[in-house]
Amino acid sequence: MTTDNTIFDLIEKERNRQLHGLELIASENFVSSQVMAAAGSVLTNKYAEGLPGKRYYGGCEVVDQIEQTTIDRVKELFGAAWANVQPHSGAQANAAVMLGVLNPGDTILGFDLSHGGHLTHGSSVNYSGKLYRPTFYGVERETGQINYDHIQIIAQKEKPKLIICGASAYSRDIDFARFRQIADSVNALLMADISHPSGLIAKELLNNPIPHCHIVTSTTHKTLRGPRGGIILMGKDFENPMGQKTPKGDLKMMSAVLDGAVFPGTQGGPLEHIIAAKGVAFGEALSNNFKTYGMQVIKNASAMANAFMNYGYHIVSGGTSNHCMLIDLRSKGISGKEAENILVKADITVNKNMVPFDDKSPFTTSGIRVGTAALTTRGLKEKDMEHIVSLINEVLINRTQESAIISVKKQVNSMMEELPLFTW
Ligand code: DSN
Repeated sequence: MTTDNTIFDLIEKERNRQLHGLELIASENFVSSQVMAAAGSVLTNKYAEGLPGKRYYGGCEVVDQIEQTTIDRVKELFGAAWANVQPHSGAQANAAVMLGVLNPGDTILGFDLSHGGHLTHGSSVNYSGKLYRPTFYGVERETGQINYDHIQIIAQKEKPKLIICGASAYSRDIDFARFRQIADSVNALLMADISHPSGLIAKELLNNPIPHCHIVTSTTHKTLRGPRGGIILMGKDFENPMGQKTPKGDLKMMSAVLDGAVFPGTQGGPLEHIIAAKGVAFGEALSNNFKTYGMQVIKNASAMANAFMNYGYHIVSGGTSNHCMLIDLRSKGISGKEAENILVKADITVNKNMVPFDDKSPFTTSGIRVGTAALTTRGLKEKDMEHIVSLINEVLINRTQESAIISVKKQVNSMMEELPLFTW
């Protein structure tokens, strides 16, 4: 068989890009060689519709054990009573939950995308905003933070059937217990989408939603440092106020609803190679080493936020308690799009991002979002974060000078060339 040079040369090119650049996208990370090996294994050949022990295809004896091990590990990791590890992504996990617990036209209350939420939390361009009736809460203009009393007022007015807490670009911890009080007061279901901070939550570095939220969804590839994918979890105290469709207090019935909403509701065959890779990643996350990693992610983010503020950048909410931060560039006279485009020329990868009360479009934006999960995996520490911010600042203030950008790019490449993708 001849090698497909077209694709493999491009993969090598991408490997070099990842190796030599500074990866600051808050939702990305680098997986271990074991996670990668599982994701690229013969398991990709196997169809296994259904669940362990209840499949629609023969030959599933081995993948049953793999999927069950992955389920057991993720339950242990988060203290969950039930898990489905088949969602292909966080968006798929959220779609399955909504299909399972809502009827078309039902009201949902989510975090506004432009304030830090996610497309699947009710955005008008997403199924969640098209099939259901979306309503939103946001952050306060003065503090850049969620005001729970305000959410309570919105919930009372809108009477949502489902409240979604969790974010894509919010640098503060979330009070899930307070969200549960709000949900209970309006008889709503509460879902936490912990896609971003799940790796930090798993090691008790941030609040755990499992004891408070009816349903929890997450991706597996951000701070959790696994393959690209999603999960759905429920805690022991599941209690459902929704009436007939899913009787109160019945975890077993609710798990059947959610299992069915994943397959056959929204997906076909599960990706057993990815499920195996999730299992490997959950095994890594159960280790003490992963707690040290998570603590370093937070220390690095904090050092980075302080360094940005020392250079006069405005961080939404005034800092960070997790792995990420949202930088409002309006006071610097540069858009998010311009910043993203200019930084990539110096091999520094960030993403443009709307900031709360943004006056620019989602294609332009007034901000950038950065995170430290990926750079921490590469072994960088607080001092490196300060240096990186000085390089970012140099590029942004000298953005019309090609030579300044080339000089930063050389510094970036020499800083990263000695570091393997996965140091931990
Ligand atoms: N694209 C993910 C992120 O960057 O946060 C969310 O889907």
